[in-house]
Amino acid sequence: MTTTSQTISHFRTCNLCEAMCGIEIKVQDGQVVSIAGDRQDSFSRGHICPKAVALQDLHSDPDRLRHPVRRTADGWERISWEEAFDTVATKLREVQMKHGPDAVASYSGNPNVHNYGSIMFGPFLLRSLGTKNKFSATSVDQLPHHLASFLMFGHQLALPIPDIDRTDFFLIMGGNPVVSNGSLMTAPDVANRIKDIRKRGGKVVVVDPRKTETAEIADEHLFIRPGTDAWLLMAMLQVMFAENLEKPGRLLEFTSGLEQIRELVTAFTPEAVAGVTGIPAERIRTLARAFAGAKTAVCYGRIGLSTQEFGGLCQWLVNLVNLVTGNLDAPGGSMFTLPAFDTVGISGRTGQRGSFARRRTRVRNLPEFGGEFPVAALAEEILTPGPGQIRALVSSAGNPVLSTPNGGQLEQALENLDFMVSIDVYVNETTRHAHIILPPTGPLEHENYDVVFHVLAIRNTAKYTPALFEPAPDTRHDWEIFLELFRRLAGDQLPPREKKRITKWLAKHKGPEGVLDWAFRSGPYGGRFKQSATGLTLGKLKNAPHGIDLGPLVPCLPKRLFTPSKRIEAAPEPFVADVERLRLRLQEWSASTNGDFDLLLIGRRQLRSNNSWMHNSFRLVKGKDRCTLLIHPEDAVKRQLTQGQTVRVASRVGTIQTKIDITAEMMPGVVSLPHGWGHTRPGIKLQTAQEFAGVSLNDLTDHAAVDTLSGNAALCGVPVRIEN
Ligand SMILES: Nc1nc2c(c(=O)[nH]1)N[C@H]1C(S)=C(S)[C@@H](COP(=O)(O)OP(=O)(O)OC[C@H]3O[C@@H](n4cnc5c(=O)[nH]c(N)nc54)[C@H](O)[C@@H]3O)O[C@H]1N2
Ligand SMILES: Nc1nc2c(c(=O)[nH]1)N[C@H]1C(S)=C(S)[C@@H](COP(=O)(O)OP(=O)(O)OC[C@H]3O[C@@H](n4cnc5c(=O)[nH]c(N)nc54)[C@H](O)[C@@H]3O)O[C@H]1N2
Ligand code: SF4
Ligand SMILES: [Mo]
Repeated sequence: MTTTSQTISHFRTCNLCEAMCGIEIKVQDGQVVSIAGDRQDSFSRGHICPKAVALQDLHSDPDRLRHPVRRTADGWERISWEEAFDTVATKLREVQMKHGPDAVASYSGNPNVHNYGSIMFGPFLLRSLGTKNKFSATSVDQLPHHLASFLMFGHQLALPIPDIDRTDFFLIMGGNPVVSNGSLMTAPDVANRIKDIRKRGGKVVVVDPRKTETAEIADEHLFIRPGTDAWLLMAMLQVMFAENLEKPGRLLEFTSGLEQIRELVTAFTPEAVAGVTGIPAERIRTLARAFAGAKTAVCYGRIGLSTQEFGGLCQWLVNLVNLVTGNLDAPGGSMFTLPAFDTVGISGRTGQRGSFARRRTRVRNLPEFGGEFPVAALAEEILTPGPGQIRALVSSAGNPVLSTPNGGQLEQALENLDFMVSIDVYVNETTRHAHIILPPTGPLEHENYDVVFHVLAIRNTAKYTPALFEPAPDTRHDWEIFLELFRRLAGDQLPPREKKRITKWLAKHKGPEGVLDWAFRSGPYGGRFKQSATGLTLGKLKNAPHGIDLGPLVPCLPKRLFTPSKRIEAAPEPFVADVERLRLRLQEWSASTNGDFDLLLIGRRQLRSNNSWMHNSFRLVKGKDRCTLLIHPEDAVKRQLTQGQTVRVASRVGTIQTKIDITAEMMPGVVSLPHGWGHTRPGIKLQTAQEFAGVSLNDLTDHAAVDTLSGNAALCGVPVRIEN
């Protein structure tokens, strides 16, 4: 921190997406003068994307809230923290006294995961609420990955990461890392890492209903009909077993259920699935053979696979393809990290490894996972009267009106709440419904450590980011807000012994830094609970402003298995049972099952956009309208549409109007609209975003479409029609 007129360089990690790029921020007289990639960062090697530069816009955004506000008939009025905390605690308590603990629900959004204070201290608030109605962005995202890890490896956070720096064959399904910068695969500068695979003679194949920016730099791209990847993966396994290409090697010694898989896949021949997937049988065979024949290979399935009707099966099958070919827990394959803050090990030891279907939602009977319910059920749980109805909501760092299916319905539900509080920096499409908003400090005003993304990184790394600016006067960090609410509410719902235990723990560690130091010292590089001279400590990390590289990923199985059997479970019962649903759907499938909804809608991420919340930065949104519907030329001709024309797009749940962009990068029969736009709602306070409003994809996605196994939203392949 400085106030001199000299230019100083501040090094930190950009926390906007999962890539953890090192950045250098030059500051003069308390003002940011430039933001650039940090070439000395051991991991990101100077790479950044345009979003990093917008960190300064977030910092100085006049629309960003800097003190608590209360909604009144005449607009938002400033209130003191004391009054805000008091009101929130009183209102939540009132609702719970009258209707029971579950009448208060919570929704946790994505930026919580990018903020170490929230990750560490948010759960205390949720515990103190004592409600079963917890929701988060996980169930519109990576939930099926967690389910597969929980059932196969015994821990929901034991997520295998593609070792792309050493692989000879990278099969990418339903991910567009060149634009998203990688997900469940923290790999800064990912485009160059992918290009390097080809430079060293390896192969890159992309399976996607759109010829994406990643497909552009791959050897091969296969169009696939949205929502049908589970059949493709089954057929790949069928080929591998039928042609004796399976070679699990050392994994065999500690894997159960592989013989059952051989049986399960027999009916799913490439010929049987070619029609539904849109991929010719011979290409499926060639792909399976090439993958199994490569020296090392990794299959990676990301959000395009997890947010579909068979999302759970998809992520299980991705793991199986890697396992069966001996590429799980092997260099160049799909590997596990050993992070300095070892959340997997810590929670593994304390028994917090995950949970599945311990209970179900009241209205639709959807399963709990990891203590949460699927967010596709949130609106109906608020709107459906009866015992157990949700009456109040605590939202933090989330914008579910734009980010969850059928946002229109959720919006209507939020209007019906008795009380809502949001911990957020903006008055946006969701928080405008809150009675009180508690705004935390901005990203440059607090220190950070990527507790989550080091667990998901392609190398073992550690990096600490100090605060750049002193927080504005009378502001609170996220963790301080969570903690204050915990203190005021904990008496109600927590058993006294638990309250005492938590209070003692909080007193010991004080804040997130204390927890961090404890985690390093007791972690795999710290020298087990001792004051080790050689081990990693927070102090040492603070002296390494460009991060510390702890080496490539190393094989760790069977030691790091958390299953009761201490074996990999290749054929967990819930997945095996769900294959029947897949078999039946294949039987009843025909191209015309969607009536006059004759197109399938998918989403799309964009480099200068970050889910729903960075459209208030002019430098990111300026230029031509990017919220357009991509459509294949054949589909346009059939409907007599011309480039740039505005059309109405209708789904079962809603209608939007948007411009079309005719392009052969789409698979015929599939259209694409980016998510996170639609800043047209009244009452939001996002001046720039309102000028570049766009429309919301989630006004079309259907809350009824879920993977019934995991409860995850099926956002891919929404049946729509164009009305013009
Ligand atoms: N610039 C930018 N970066 C981001 C984000 C952002 O909003 N903007 N968001 C961040 C977040 S929160 C996440 S979770 C990650 C996500 O990271 P990615 O998973 O890489 O995200 P997408 O770019 O949406 O890629 C999904 C791909 O799946 C394809 N797809 C859609 N349906 C199907 C299908 O049925 N089958 C197959 N095989 N493919 C399908 C889509 O065409 C798309 O190319 O990105 C993160 N990074
Ligand atoms: N159709 C469709 N829908 C999708 C997706 C898709 O691909 N297609 N992607 C899904 C995915 S992967 C995700 S992760 C979700 C994201 O869904 P959400 O997490 O619900 O939405 P975001 O747009 O990330 O909104 C983040 C909110 O956090 C606030 N915020 C930012 N930083 C901070 C902070 O430090 N502290 C606090 N307290 N608040 C902060 C912002 O103002 C904003 O209100 O969207 C999902 N929705
Ligand atoms: S790729 Fe992600 S981490 Fe890197 S600069 Fe862009 S937003 Fe930040
Ligand atoms: Mo996400």
